[in-house]
Amino acid sequence: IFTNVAAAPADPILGLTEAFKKDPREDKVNLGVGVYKTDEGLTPVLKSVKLAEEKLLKEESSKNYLGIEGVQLYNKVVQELLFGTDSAIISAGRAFTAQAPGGTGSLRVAAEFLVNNTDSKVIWVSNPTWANHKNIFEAAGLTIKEYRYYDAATQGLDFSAMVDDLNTAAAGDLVLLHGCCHNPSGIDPTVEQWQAIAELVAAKGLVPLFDFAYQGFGDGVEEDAIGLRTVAAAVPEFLVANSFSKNFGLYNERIGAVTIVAKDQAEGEKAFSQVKRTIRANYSNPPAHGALIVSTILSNPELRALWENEVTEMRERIAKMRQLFVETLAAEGVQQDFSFISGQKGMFSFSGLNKQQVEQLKNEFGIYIVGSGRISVAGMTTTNVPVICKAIAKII
Ligand code: PLP
Ligand code: TYF
Repeated sequence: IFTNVAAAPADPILGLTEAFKKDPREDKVNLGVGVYKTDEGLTPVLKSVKLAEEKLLKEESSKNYLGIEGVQLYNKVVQELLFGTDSAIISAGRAFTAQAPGGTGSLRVAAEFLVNNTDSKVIWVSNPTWANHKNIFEAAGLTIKEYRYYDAATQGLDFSAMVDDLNTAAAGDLVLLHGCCHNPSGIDPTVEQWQAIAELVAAKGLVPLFDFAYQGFGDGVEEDAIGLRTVAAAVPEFLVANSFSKNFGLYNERIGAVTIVAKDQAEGEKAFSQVKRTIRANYSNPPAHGALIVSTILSNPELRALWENEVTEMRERIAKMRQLFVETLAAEGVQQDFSFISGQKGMFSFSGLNKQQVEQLKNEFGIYIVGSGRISVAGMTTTNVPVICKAIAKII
């Protein structure tokens, strides 16, 4: 049966890590995958997470199955993190959350639920977007259309093109919106632009699906929710797939959530029963550990404060690396203006380096970035920035 199975192409991002691991050069640098590194180049377990795990080790009394929707306290704290503790959406009972395996699992559950139960079968994604979006949505049976987003000429958001494209969408079409820290461009809409997006999707009857994988990496945990909350206030129905891989450093625990918001509680309950059915047919019910860590931290004032400090530390370190990168390039005599990188948000930046330059960085210098020119700034350190900038200065 396997004779005629064709080999699948490597994932453009995770495949790069595989190649990186095999590279024998000692001064190699991985700026491909979006994984946070300390200035020592490590990805340690957060202190808040370790403390929560110690607490769990002492207090956890059973490994019995969770319900299909996962840890109840987790789902509550997720909603509060997304919408705010005083949210009218929460108090009206319009939001329904199921714990799911990472942002990826959350997106997949959302997409499969939509395909099997609603007339929303077309999803508009930004050009460019995270490479896995297409895999996930196509595998679930959605049809993908693209709206313009990144403007290579200005290294900014082509907002009028985005609006023009979304104006051609049909009522009921889904629109994938990156909650903050757009992957791969690092460019987010302004507050005014979010307001205009909210008005557009409401007027046209489009259904937003938020991918919220970097809450806390842009301007702050609360600040980063402004796009989501602005759109949420304008539309009757939407979905959110959020992830704690990055902001809790829980990459391998696979912890995220899918949230549906309905026009009222009764409709939401019916729809959520189908979300649970989707989960049941995929993995029955989720694993507990990641959700128990997140809910333990977010419901405990001291652990929560510690976590918020740790997110702030990660965010500020990345911002510092952006600054250092821009300054060091200039000091190396690079004429090309890279100052746009210091204003971008989150883990990533589009460097503007072309495919050939990306290849050269890998082959000649052991510096790995994604073929599109996307750089994971979160992988930069005060030690590797000079090395990276020297290499870029040589190839430009
Ligand atoms: N969405 C975006 C935009 C991402 O960059 C990522 C990265 O991992 C994900 C979703 C998936 O997150 P997870 O690793 O939790 O599945
Ligand atoms: O974009 C990134 O680098 C992260 C990590 O299939 C990632 O989102 C990359 C590719 C992938 C899964 C996760």
